Amino acid sequence: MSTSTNQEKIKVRLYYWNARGRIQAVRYMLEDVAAKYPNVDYQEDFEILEKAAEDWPAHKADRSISGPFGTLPVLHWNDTHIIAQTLPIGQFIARKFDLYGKPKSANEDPVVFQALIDGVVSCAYTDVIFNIFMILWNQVDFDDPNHPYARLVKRVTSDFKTLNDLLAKSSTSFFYDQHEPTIADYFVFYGFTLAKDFHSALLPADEDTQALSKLEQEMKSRPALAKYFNEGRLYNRFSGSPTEQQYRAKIAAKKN
Ligand SMILES: N[C@@H](CCC(=O)N[C@@H](CS)C(=O)NCC(=O)O)C(=O)O
Repeated sequence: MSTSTNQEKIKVRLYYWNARGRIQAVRYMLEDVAAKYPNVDYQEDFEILEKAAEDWPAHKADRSISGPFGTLPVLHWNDTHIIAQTLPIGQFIARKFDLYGKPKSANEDPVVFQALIDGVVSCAYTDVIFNIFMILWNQVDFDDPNHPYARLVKRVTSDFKTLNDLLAKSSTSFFYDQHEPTIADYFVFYGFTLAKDFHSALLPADEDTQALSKLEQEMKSRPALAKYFNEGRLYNRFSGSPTEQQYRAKIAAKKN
């Protein structure tokens, strides 16, 4: 059942580190959800990376905080359930708040349509976002084609081209002819902006990013997301990697 149709109060607490990390796409989803549904009381709680050594072991051990797997992100739902793992959290929110869209034709099976949307989500999360973090944690030298993780750079670039080509076939700015973003658009938007903020080598040629750039503009102009960015709530920090700052400074220095 969709939550949009009933007015019961819903308490949602997303709990993650103070970085973009795995969860940024879900943050965007929840900002839009909270703006659309007045019955949703949404807030974020943060585990602070800078205090991880002191705080995290106890929080991890307390499964009423860190959920069944003792990892973040988790979503505390109505103080009754803890939903764990990034993709299931995103998919749960999408199911609850109608972020799976609708097939163009009434004859199309909605379960099949949901699987098409989830295909895009999985490509964006597992193949693009996760690999970008592998590249970051392993400090890939973008000028060294023989770096052990250099093939991941090619993989991410190629997946962006595939996502762009698929999106270009849509009659709207969103995947599969939707007039409002689905979970797929939130994940691809995050992956694309993360790559842009990280390194241009992760992106295909400009002509192969046109549809993704249009998606980015559409998403950034959504009132709740524009407010999020204007309030400076997007973390500059991507990950919990202890070498991220130094690695990104090195990359930035090479660009100049
Ligand atoms: N498969 C999980 C992985 C979650 C995960 O590994 N989270 C990391 C942070 S990004 C974590 O909590 N690390 C601390 C720990 O494992 O103690 C997901 O996709 O959410």
